[in-house]
Amino acid sequence: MRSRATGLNATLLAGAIVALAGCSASSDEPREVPDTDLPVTEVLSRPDGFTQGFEVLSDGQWLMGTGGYGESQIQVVDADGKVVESANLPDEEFGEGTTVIGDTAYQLTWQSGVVHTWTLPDFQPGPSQSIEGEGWGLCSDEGAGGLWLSDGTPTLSLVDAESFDTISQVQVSDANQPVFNLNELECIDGAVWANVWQTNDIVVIDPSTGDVTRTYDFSDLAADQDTSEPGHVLNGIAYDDSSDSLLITGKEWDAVYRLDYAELIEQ
Ligand SMILES: [Ca+2]
Repeated sequence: MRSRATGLNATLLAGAIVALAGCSASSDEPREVPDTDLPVTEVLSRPDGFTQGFEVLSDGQWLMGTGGYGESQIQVVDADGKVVESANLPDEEFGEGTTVIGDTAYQLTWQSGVVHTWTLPDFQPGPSQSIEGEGWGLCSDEGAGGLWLSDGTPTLSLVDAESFDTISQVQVSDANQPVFNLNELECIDGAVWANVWQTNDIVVIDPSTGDVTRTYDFSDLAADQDTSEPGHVLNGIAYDDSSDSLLITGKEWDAVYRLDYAELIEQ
C-alpha cells in the first residue's frame, strides 16, 4: 500500500506541475493566429468537449453539442467560451449534430434514433422526435423549408422540422464520386457546408443537385492543434452573420478559429 500511495502522490505532484504550467501560459490570453493563408482573424476560447454540433444563436452565443457515452451534452456558450447553460443526454445516448430554428434547438443522437429539442432562450426540454438510421449532422435551411440531416453516407435528407418526416433526399458527389462521412453541417446562403469525417476537408454542397462545388482544406488549423489522438479531428462549422464570419473547431480542440467568410470564398 505504501508504494501505491507514493505512486499516487507522484501522480498528484505531476498533475500539479502540469496545472501550474498551464497557469503560467494564462488561458485567458488570446491564442495567436496560426501561420496560414486562410483568412483567420481571431482565435477564440471554447469549453472542453468532443464537438459534434456547432451553431451561432441569434443572440451571438454558441450552441454546442458534444458526444461520448455518459458525456454527451448540449451547451449554450457565451462570448468568453464559458458554458452558461447545459443539459446532459442519457448515458446510453451519443450526442451528434445540433441546430436551431426560431426558438427551438435540436440535437441528434448517433444510433439511438432520438432527436432531442429544447426551447430557447429558457433552455427547457421540448418534445423528442425520432429518425430512421444514424444521426450525424444537422443544419436548418429556411429556404428549403426544413433541416438537412447527414448520416455518414453520401445521402443528405431534408426533413420537416416538426415531424422529422423526410421531404426529399439528395446524393452527394464530387466529380461523380460519392462523398461518404458527411459529418457536422452548416447551412449558408442556400448551400450546405459539411465536415468530411477524419479529414481536414470541408465540402460545399449544392443541395439541389448534390454536387460538391468547392472543397476547403483546413489542415493549417488542425496543425495548430494536438490531433495526436485519432478521434480529435476537425468537426464544427458555424456561420456568424453578425460579423459575416465562419467559426471552425474540432473534437476536443482547445480553440475556435474565426475566419473572414467573404475573404474565404473569394480565395
Ligand atoms: Ca453547424
